[in-house]
Amino acid sequence: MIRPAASSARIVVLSGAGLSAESGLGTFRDAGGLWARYDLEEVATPQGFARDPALVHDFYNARRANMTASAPNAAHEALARLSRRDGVTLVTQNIDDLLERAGARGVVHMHGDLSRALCHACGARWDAPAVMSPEAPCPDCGAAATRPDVVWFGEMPYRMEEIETALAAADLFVSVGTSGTVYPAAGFAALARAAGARTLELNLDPSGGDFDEVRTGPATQLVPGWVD
Ligand code: BV8
Repeated sequence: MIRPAASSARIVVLSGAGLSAESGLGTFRDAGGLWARYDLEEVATPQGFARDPALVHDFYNARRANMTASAPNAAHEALARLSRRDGVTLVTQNIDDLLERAGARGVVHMHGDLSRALCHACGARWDAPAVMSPEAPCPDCGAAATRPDVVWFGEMPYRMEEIETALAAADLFVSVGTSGTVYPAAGFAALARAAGARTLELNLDPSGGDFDEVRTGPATQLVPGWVD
């Protein structure tokens, strides 16, 4: 398998909740995960937000506090080192900022960013306060229409054209800590393979997806072992 340090290969890395699990941030579908404790339809869809914005803000305020109290782990730090190499695209499904706090550059947050806020009246974006509420006015238009800048189910993920361009040119696609259950991210390995890339999965509990190589273990061991 291509080793990043020893080549000028064009690499796309897709990460999921498993990348941040050892930093103490919950995954979604592991035992006791977020979707075991919250109804996805209520807290991660536009319809749920329209029904009960206070519940949704509570859900994301708790996750934002957990994110702020957590620290990047060795896997974030290894990907941060890799991101400084030409030809590397880090795409993450995660909404936490641990890759940036580890020093990673150019991270593509396809499902948004918990540390950012969005006004769904005027489209303004700004750094989210620690605690958001339905009454808080948008700093630009004043409307009480603010929400976390995250992509909910039924919403179009961000920067898809950029991601698809990187997948079409990739020599290697690496999936780190994701169950491969949510589209369109779950289809990226097949897109990369169709364009001729080799594919590698690094996962504690491999997803069963179609990869050329699968390595099993915690991200904090597998990712530095692969990057360095
Ligand atoms: C779209 C952000 C279309 C918010 C997330 C009906 C209506 C509408 C759409 C659909 C529908 N039915 C299906 C769909 C498509 C839908 C979808 O795929 N649904 C699934 C459930 C079937 N997708 C969408 O809706 C997407 N948008 O289709 O738009 C469109 C088209 C045109 C115009 C407009 C719209 C948008 C999906 C984005 C949803 N937002 N997150 C938030 O975070 O709250 S999704 C959420 O789950 C995460 O962001 C993540 O992306 C996703 C997957 O989770 P994982 O990261 O994989 O985590 P999981 O817990 O599942 O797995 C953890 C993994 O880690 C495991 O593999 C485990 O083994 C591993 N692990 C654990 N510990 C470790 C580890 N690995 C290594 N080391 C460890 N220590």
